[in-house]
Amino acid sequence: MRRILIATSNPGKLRDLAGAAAAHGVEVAPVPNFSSLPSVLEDGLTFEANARKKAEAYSRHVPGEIVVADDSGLEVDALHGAPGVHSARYAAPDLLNQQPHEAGANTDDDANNARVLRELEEVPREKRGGRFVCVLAAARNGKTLATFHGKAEGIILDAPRGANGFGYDPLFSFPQIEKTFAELTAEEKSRYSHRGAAFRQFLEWYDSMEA
Ligand code: ITT
Repeated sequence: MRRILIATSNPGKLRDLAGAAAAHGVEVAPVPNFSSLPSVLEDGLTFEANARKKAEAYSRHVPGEIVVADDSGLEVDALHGAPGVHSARYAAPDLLNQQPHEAGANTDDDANNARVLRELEEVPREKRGGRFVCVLAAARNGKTLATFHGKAEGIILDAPRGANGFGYDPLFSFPQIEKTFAELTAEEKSRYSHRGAAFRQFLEWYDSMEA
């Protein structure tokens, strides 16, 4: 089976991608020795900039191989698009104090969710729209070959629901099926999610490269 290398420290992302890949007859695997490679400072202003930065940096460690990196997050309309590119570290003290952004370590999912809930406390349901965004970048030998964008529109609940998934999944209700992303199977999440949408575009491109 064909194998695609993924550069991520997030096992939830790897699981999402594995679900979509299996349906397409390909396998995803982490970049070898990923955890011992130097980490990449995610200081880009956009998801695309950070996805490119990660894919380019990690592809240098596996010459000749295509490496895929994912940068993603939640954009909440009532918070003017926050947490956005800061999704992984939204509960960090520098962000809480509204200081200039510093790309530091990720913060705990529960703490990030608690901050979003706190900030939306006074916001009624009809104004709680938002979306998950995912940009995948495919790179080889330090150069980005292509990028793929996916989105999923939904509603931010006022309390978490569901035990699957990761990150903001328990707060994100998907109107078509009236379930949160944390209430979906891996197969369902890949069907409806931002990551599934971006990865299907990647797979089409990958097939065309191989043909
Ligand atoms: P890598 O950079 O190593 O891939 P990361 O978790 O740091 O892992 P990002 O910088 O792209 O990844 O941050 C994305 C954050 O956005 C992630 O930690 C979650 O908090 C949130 N997020 C992204 N996709 C999500 C999804 O499908 N479900 C729930 N939360 C998601």
